[in-house]
Amino acid sequence: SPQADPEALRTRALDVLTTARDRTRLLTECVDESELTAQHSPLMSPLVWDLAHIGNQEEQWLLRAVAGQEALRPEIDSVYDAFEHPRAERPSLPLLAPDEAHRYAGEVRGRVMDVLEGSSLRGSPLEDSAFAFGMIAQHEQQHDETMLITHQLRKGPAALTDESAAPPRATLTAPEVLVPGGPFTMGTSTEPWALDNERPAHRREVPAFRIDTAPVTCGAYQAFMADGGYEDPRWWDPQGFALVSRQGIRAPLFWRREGGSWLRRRFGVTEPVPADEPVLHVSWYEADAYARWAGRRLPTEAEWEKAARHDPSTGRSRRYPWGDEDPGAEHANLGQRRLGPAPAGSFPAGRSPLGVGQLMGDVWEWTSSGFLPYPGFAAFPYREYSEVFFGGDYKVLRGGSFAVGEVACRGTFRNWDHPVRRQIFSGFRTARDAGPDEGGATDDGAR
Ligand code: AVJ
Ligand code: FE
Repeated sequence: SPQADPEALRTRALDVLTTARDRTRLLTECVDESELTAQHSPLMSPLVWDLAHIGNQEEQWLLRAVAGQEALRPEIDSVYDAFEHPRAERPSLPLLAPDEAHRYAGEVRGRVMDVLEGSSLRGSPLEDSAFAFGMIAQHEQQHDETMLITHQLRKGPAALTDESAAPPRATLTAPEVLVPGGPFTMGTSTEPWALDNERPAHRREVPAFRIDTAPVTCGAYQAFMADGGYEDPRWWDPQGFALVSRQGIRAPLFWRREGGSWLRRRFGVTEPVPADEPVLHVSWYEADAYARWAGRRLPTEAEWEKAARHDPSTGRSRRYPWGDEDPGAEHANLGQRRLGPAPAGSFPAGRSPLGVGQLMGDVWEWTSSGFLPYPGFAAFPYREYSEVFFGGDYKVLRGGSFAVGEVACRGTFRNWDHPVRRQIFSGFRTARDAGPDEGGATDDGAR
């Protein structure tokens, strides 16, 4: 693991930090300066805020906390503190101009490289600080996803082009699978770069259930729309129904009806809605309503993780559905290589032992669960990463979208957002209880 060997840490940290920065640069260099300082949506920061915030977090954690260096720009800390300033007010802050923000982030990174390349990792404080490098690389990748959302919200012609090849694809053997009942290990105590909310590993009893082998597609979602799903309160959480009625919501965000068919706009390009792609840009309320209409429900967070990690032949929880190896291009649609989800049935090499596909990448998947700490949770390294959000108005999303970096993707990774949000790269899959005679009792004789 990166923590065990300083040389392995050096190589891995250089690699993940460089990958993140390449993406950050692309996202902030493909539009002109006025688009970097503009606010494209009150839900988002100006791109130039994200850029300097990335640099500022890196300065605070890697240069000041880990390497013990003096502050480079202490006066800007408060401008880039996400808790001091909500997104809507960030455009009015004294932000670094685009060229200054690029220079600042670059200078911080140069110093971090000097620290990492210094010859004395062994026995230095760095040896105990492996986590900070992983945390900062994940932080930058998370903001790269945030910035990609801003790109999707901006008006005007495409600034990004999708040059990815068609992903590997193979027919799904069944629309859903039975996950046997019994306990499994949820969360992790051993993954070196897991964030505090993924810890610690603990046993969870999960009764037998069935879960979709692929995320719900646009075609399936259109059947719900065509059946008057948005107008029928029977399917909706009352708050969700009030919201879609009040706002006149009748389709996923970025969809528009023209003639008899639905079109969607994605990164400046308008196209017919592809029936076999996972539906994207739906709120938790829409996901929940669709599931009820279909006679099903959203999976709980524990069900989702059991489907993604539990290996019934060994009883172990894997790091990923396909095993313990880090994600490769054959496993999942990650890293913004493709600018949208891949069709249902893609990435057969990434399926779980029970045959559940596309759990990692493609779309974040809403679960029925609120965001809560695991038993034994300890905030690390700061309360504002997770703890202050527990028990709030947040639903957990799992798996990760096409916009998630590999370093921020794991079977244990937890994301959260308000149930109304739909500008995020969110979709879902559905589940249902197994019948009483389908308990699938395990070695533990559960159920
Ligand atoms: C985990 C995606 C909810 O973007 O608010 C970024 C990640 N935390 N900077 C967010 C995060 C601090 C966080 N989410
Ligand atoms: Fe942040």
